[in-house]
Amino acid sequence: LNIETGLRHALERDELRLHYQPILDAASGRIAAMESLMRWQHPERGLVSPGVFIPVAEQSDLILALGRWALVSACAQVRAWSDAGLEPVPVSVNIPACHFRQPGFVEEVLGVVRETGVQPQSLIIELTESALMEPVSLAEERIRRLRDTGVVVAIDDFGTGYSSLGYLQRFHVNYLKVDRSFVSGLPGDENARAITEAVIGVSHSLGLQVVAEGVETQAQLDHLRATGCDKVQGYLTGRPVTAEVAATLLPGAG
Ligand code: G
Ligand code: G
Ligand code: NA
Ligand code: MN
Repeated sequence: LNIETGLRHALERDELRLHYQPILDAASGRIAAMESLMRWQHPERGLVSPGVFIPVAEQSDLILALGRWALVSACAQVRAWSDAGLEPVPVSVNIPACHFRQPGFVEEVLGVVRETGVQPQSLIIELTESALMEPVSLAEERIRRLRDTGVVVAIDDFGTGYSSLGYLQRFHVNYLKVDRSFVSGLPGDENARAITEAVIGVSHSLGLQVVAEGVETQAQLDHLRATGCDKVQGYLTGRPVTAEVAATLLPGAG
């Protein structure tokens, strides 16, 4: 199977889906947001993971089409939940560095928000540290423009790239998502503890909230709560689920 050709057909034949994973407020346990995660419902191969097709899409302009599709679908989903009388939470979309750096990216996002009729505050853009690399001023300016309109910005997989804590002063993002490789060492591993505590401390002093990714055990959750982590996400608190199942988790459902 040629994945690239298959993906072009997938876009035309409406075979892509977004699944949603809850992000909980650590203190209250309430759902604060949902991360959208792409899946390919292949007619013969079944559900294909983005770990398989995103790296292929990244080798061509296809990644831009997938990103745009995800932005439109996530916003349309928020709109649909709201129209159904549910209280939608903000939904995040993963945007690769190459897409974020395209000319007109901010206008594209704002266009999707306008066309789907959602509040800009309902959309979270998840960027990886690679999106923040040189020229730093480009990222700084784009993040500021998104934030100025109310769109929410998060840095994903924090700690796995090359940016430093000092860097955070320059990027006025709302959330920092601590990579699951640090969370997995909690609470036993001394280094994992030191790193997560430092990230939480610096983030709070800069006015950012911290999301811990990959929370799988009650001991990890207890430790993160005790250290003042703001939000948690992981298999313990909720696996990625279909839009239909996600709707049952929203406030106002049931
Ligand atoms: O959901 P899963 O664990 O299979 O995702 C595997 C990888 O694919 C993760 O790194 C995740 O960030 C990435 N991914 C999931 N959905 C999207 C998406 O909509 N866009 C992009 N660019 N990456 C995604
Ligand atoms: O790169 P990114 O952080 O966007 O990747 C998110 C991916 O991590 C999703 O595809 C999701 O399926 C996966 N994921 C979510 N929660 C957990 C978890 O608790 N443990 C592990 N191992 N993976 C998780
Ligand atoms: Na993400
Ligand atoms: Mn991540």
